[in-house]
Amino acid sequence: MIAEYVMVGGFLGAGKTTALLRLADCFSSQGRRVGLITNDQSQGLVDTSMVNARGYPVEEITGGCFCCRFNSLTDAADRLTRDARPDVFLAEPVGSCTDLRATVQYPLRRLYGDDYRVAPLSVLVDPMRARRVLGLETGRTFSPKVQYIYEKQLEEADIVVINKSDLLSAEQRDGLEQALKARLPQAGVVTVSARTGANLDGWFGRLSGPLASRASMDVDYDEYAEGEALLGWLNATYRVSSTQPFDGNRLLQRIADRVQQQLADRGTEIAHFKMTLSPDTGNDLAVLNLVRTDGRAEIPHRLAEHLNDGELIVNLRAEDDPAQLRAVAVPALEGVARDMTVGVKVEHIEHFRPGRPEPTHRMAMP
Ligand SMILES: Nc1nc2c(ncn2[C@@H]2O[C@H](COP(=O)(O)OP(=O)(O)OP(=O)(O)O)[C@@H](O)[C@H]2O)c(=O)[nH]1
Ligand SMILES: [Mg+2]
Repeated sequence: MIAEYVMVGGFLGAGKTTALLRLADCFSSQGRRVGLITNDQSQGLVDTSMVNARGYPVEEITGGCFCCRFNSLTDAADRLTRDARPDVFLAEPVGSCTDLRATVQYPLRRLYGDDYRVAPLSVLVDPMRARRVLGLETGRTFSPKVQYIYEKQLEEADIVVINKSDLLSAEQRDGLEQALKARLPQAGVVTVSARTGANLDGWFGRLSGPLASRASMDVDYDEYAEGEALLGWLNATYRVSSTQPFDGNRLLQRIADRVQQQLADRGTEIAHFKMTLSPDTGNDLAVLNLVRTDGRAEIPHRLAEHLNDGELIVNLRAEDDPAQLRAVAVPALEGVARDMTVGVKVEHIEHFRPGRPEPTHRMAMP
């Protein structure tokens, strides 16, 4: 049987994981089996921990984006097929990645067309970020080379999905929809909230259509590589423990507040700062996210109870030197833990800039 392959792209923090979990729920409720594929430059992913917590089968592709590790993508799909036989694969590419039509969608269709029906390419946007990139609102944003990637992501979309509609006034929503439609006449534009569920059916309904057969876009790989290299990545996994039960939500909030303040002082633009805290006992999970330096850290999933021991995963992506991100985040985290008399022990930590994108395949035509 031919499986669906649905990829949802979009910049860091746009809401891809949240939306894919919604999509997974939607397909599951129709009796279809789903398998998720998460992707990042490195291991220790908040996203995988979130998907696992929801009980969906997931494969994590690390060490580069889908386009540069195309064979890992099909291997991951094969492993999922062996273990869970999904009818639908839901794939989340790295949020700093573009040119997915030419490097993933067309190669999948051409080389594996008997195995997968490739759905149209959705590109999710955070409306506040999009308003700044498109000049509809002033405020902090990324430097031009990072914005180049953002704009290329939009350009290749079949469906631009304005997410987080719950944060928009009607006027803001209309203004953003019009600006995107004017700029991207070939794309459909749909506005949803992955959080509240508003208009998700309007988007999901479009996924059963075909992948548009148009020439892939021109991409200046030097500019793309330079844009990616301006972004710093920090991934860390800690064991946390305390003799007294402590408030895990508060630990996350205080770490985020301290890191945010210090990065704001440095003038660093945060793309996505996310953390999960999973207690060793039970199935609960706390998740914290911050998607702009002048945004508000939020905890969409809170722990119901205090904990003694658990695992803390930290993923920080921001426009800054990764060594500086580490030099800010590690002492901030350790300082907060000390203040709360929580012991922290690092299990894995790395900081880096994404390497130059070198796609396995690139097909200019469908
Ligand atoms: N208000 C609001 N917040 C949302 C919505 N969808 C997602 N978010 C929040 O946006 C933040 C980022 O969501 P993620 O789903 O982790 O975003 P992502 O695109 O997967 O991020 P990366 O994997 O880092 O690129 C989280 O705080 C989500 O709870 C929405 O519809 N409304
Ligand atoms: Mg994600």
